[in-house]
Amino acid sequence: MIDGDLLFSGYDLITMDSGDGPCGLVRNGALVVRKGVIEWLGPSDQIDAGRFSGEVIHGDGRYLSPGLIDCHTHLIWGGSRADEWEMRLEGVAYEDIARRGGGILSTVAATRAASDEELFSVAKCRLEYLMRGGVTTVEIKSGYGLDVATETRILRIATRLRDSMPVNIKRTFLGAHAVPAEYAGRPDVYVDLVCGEMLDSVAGLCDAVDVFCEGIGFSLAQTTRVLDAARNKGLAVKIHAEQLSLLGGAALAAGKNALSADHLEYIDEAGVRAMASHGTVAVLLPGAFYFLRERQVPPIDLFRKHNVPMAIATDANPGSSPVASLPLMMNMACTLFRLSPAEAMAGVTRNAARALGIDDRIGMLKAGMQADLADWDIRCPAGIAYGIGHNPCVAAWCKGVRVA
Ligand code: DI6
Ligand code: FE
Repeated sequence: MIDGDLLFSGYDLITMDSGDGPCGLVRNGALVVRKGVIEWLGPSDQIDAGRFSGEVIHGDGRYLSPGLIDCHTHLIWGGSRADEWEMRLEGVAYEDIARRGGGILSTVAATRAASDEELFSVAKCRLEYLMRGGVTTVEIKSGYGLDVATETRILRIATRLRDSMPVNIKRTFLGAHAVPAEYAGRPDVYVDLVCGEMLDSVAGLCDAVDVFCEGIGFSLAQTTRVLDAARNKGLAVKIHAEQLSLLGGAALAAGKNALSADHLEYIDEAGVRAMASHGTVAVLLPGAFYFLRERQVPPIDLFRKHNVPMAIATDANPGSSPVASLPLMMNMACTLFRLSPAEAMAGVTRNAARALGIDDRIGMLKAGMQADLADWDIRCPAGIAYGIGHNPCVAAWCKGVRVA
């Protein structure tokens, strides 16, 4: 008898590790899962399914990939911003709406007013949409509370999702997302609160700290204070940088060994070099680029030239990226940013794992890694990113447990 819990047989394996081509393909492959971990993978003819002790799943030529990883979302918010979208369609700029107290602050008001149960159930529903697209790991940021009580509440809800949903969840504190109305004109006093009482309250409820470094967000000096406070608490850091303008936030965060710098439409070569030398991942968010009708494309060739790993995420949020599908973001990364489908695949697997600091456990099909898997009804690996509004995901497993 061959011992194990699950045997996948007759699948083309997209390992994102070793194998043929940029996706590490193993044709007509098999994969054994035991106790939630990938125990073995190789050609199907090297393993006798008739002698396997556990459940056997036949691929019939379908594809099996690592479960997808959405490494940048803001899943927990109340209300809707469809009205602001209509205003933008009539020509009002995103930044103007933010300056008039709309934008992030209108979602903050709706989030503060929502109950824990409401926030939990809308976030769970958004998470389930992502899971249907093959996602087995999601990063969730706070940032629509902007006071001690609500930021703490949001991260408790993220923790409850982590503990009750069958996928991997990483929690990020984004208290420095916007200056709340009560601190209008006093951003440094708000940063005191973020670095002090707020961070003290949430430190045990998050895995990383993020800052929106932008003209309509926080300056370099303010960003530095937040990142340093986070590092002093032993937390990982990341940054929203160069989305609407070039401030130098990506280089600043890289210098603090940030896991990732995200958006990056306006980054320059010095910033890319700084990211390269600190191993900081570039997280590309084509949903926000599309929805804001941005024109400046992130400098993909510079990331390639300096070997900066590129990840792709949904940025799921009500204002700039109301997106619920990671494969759609892969499609947009290819059509709008000119990534290859193989680069897009790396962007939602091994590079996204690295952006979360967990690439030792997830992001590839490899013996010893967590058995996070997605089963695809496609004809070639590019098929995952190819469709728009189709969902080729047949099923997914997280730690060997079926989730979708
Ligand atoms: N950048 C974004 O794209 C989102 N947050 C951020 O820092 C937008 C958030 C929103 O508009 O609600
Ligand atoms: Fe974001």
